[in-house]
Formats: sequence, structure tokens, C-alpha cells
Amino acid sequence: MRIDILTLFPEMFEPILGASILGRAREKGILTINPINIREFAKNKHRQTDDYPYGGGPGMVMSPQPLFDAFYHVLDGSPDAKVVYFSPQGKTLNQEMAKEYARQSHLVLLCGHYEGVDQRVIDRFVDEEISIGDYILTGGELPSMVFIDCVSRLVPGVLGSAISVQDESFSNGLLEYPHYTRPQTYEGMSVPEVLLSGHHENIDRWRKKESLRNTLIKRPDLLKSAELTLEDIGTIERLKGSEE
Ligand code: 4FV
Repeated sequence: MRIDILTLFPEMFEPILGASILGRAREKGILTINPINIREFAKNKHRQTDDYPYGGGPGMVMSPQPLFDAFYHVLDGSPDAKVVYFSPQGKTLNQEMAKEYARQSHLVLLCGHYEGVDQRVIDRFVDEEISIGDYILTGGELPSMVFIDCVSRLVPGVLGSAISVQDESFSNGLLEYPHYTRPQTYEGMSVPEVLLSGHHENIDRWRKKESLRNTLIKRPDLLKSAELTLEDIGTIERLKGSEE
């Protein structure tokens, strides 16, 4: 997968691009991630990339010329690229969207700044506006990093075979079960016995029940759309009615 990032602050991306899972995936050639400085495409004498808004009002708006030319550059020869713009007006990012984007071969991420970008840029180039939540940030760089993280880890080969994304929160529409590791007892708190039994069917049953419990308590809204078996529905009813 190739990801081009149009940004005024390419240096913001260096720390995450070389680190950990993303760094290894880039070394393996599974991911190509290119921060591109929008300012390099500005043609005016002072390489300005923003201007005052028509109609007046506070703040500045990112000008069309540098962005149009940056898009012509990254989209050249890549008609199937998908363009994402990060904005509070966008569809809120979730795991299902991340799975869809992980299937793409070329993504172009537009990071706005100031009050946002000239609408003609959005109308001409943007396939989808995406929000990471209902709050206002100073720029689209942090949302693009969140997007890159949750999408890249779903690209085959990035996480390696050891880690399954199937058991994760939201992968089946439910929150995850609790996790434990050594030591078996720490400050008087012990790991649930079933996890030490080696009885995989019982462990799986316990994990599903705890996943349903977590979802019922923390995000009951997810139960409406989760993939539930008849046994799951029975478990939920018992959890609701008792201290199980
Ligand atoms: C945002 C969000 C966000 C708005 C103006 C960038 C800023 C500035 N992006 N989810 N919430 N963007 O606040 O995605 O251009």
C-alpha cells in the first residue's frame, strides 16, 4: 500500500514513520508512506499557502493553487487512488471503514490547517471526508496519523501472522475480553483460573462471556449491530439478570 500525505508539516510524521510496526512494514516494502510538503507547490513569491477568507471572518483558508498542483503531482498515473480529507464534517472513523481502506492500494491523505481548505479543492479531489471525533483540532496531521495506524495494521503482512486482528475490539462488533500475563498473582490479585486450565473450549467460552460483559457495561449500543449467536443472546440475558 502507498500512502501520500499532503501536509504543511511533513516533519511531524518522522517519529511515527520510523517507529515500531510502521517502520518494519516500510522496511519490508509492505507500506510506502510519503509525507509531501504542500508549500513546495506554492508558486507565489513568498510560497504562501493560505489567504484571508472571502466574505470576511476569522482565521485563514488554505489556497487552491498549491493544493491543486500537489494533487496533480501525487495523482499522476494513479487514477484509482482514494483521497481522504480530515475534517469535523466527515464520517466518524470506525473499524469497518479501516477494513475497507486497508484493501486500497493507493491512499492520498489531505491534512488541512487553519480554518480548513478552499472548497474547490474538496469538490475536485476528495473522495471522503473523515472525522476522528467531535472536537476541533489545529490541523489534520494527528487525524491522519490515527488513520494510518488503524488502517496500516490491517494490511496483510504488517502485523505478521502472530497477531490476529480477528479477536480485537470491534472486529466482531464487540469489545475485547480482559487480558492477563505473568505473574499468576500480583499484589494479591490472581489470574482467572480458567485461563490457566489449558482447556481451550472453556477459555474461548469465558472470553466470549467477558467480551459480552464488557460490551454490555461499556458500549451497550454496539450490541444492536454485533454478530450474536443464540448462545450469546442467552449469555447477555443472564449477565443482565445476575452478578455472573
Ligand atoms: C478534525 C477532526 C479536525 C479542523 C480545522 C483541522 C481541523 C483544521 N479532522 N477529525 N475532529 N480538523 O478538527 O478530523 O483544518
